[in-house]
Amino acid sequence: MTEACLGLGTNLGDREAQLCNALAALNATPGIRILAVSRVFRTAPWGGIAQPDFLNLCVRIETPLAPLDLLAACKAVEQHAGRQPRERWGPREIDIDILLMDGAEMTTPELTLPHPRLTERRFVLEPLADIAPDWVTGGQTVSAHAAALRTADPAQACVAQEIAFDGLIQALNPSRNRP
Ligand code: PH2
Ligand code: MG
Ligand code: MG
Repeated sequence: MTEACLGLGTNLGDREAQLCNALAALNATPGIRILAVSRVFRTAPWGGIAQPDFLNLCVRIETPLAPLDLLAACKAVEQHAGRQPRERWGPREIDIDILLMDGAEMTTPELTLPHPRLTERRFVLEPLADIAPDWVTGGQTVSAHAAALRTADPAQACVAQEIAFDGLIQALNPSRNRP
């Protein structure tokens, strides 16, 4: 079994519903068990394309799947949650990215681990620090990366939202919840 962290983002359509559907579909996927879900953050679009704000969250899962099989499972959940083909870094109904898989490092055309832009993005680091603060990547803990970027790039707006997925999270996995 491996623990992995995934990042979810959405900025088109009913964002809360899409996050909810994606969480439920992830947890219903054979081989994926959700261990923890972060808070939801409202985040300014990163990457230079003018587009609506995102909602972002991260989940920590347990899985026996190999990285490329987990990637295929994430893509299937994106389809299920309503993702349409669109431009890179542009608006999307739902995006699910593998951020970290224990200490796995790999570079293939389909997947790079750790996620190559992880430490530049507050919309990833802030929710990730909720669920995996002590995981180490690039020689530093996630919480240290998050604190450093908060100082270095405060203009990347990233605000925790009062969106309660607690009911859903309880239903997914009553024994383990976010901190
Ligand atoms: N995803 C992107 C590009 N830019 N910006 C925010 N705030 N959140 C995202 O999830 C996001 C983004 C491409 O995956
Ligand atoms: Mg992405
Ligand atoms: Mg993606």
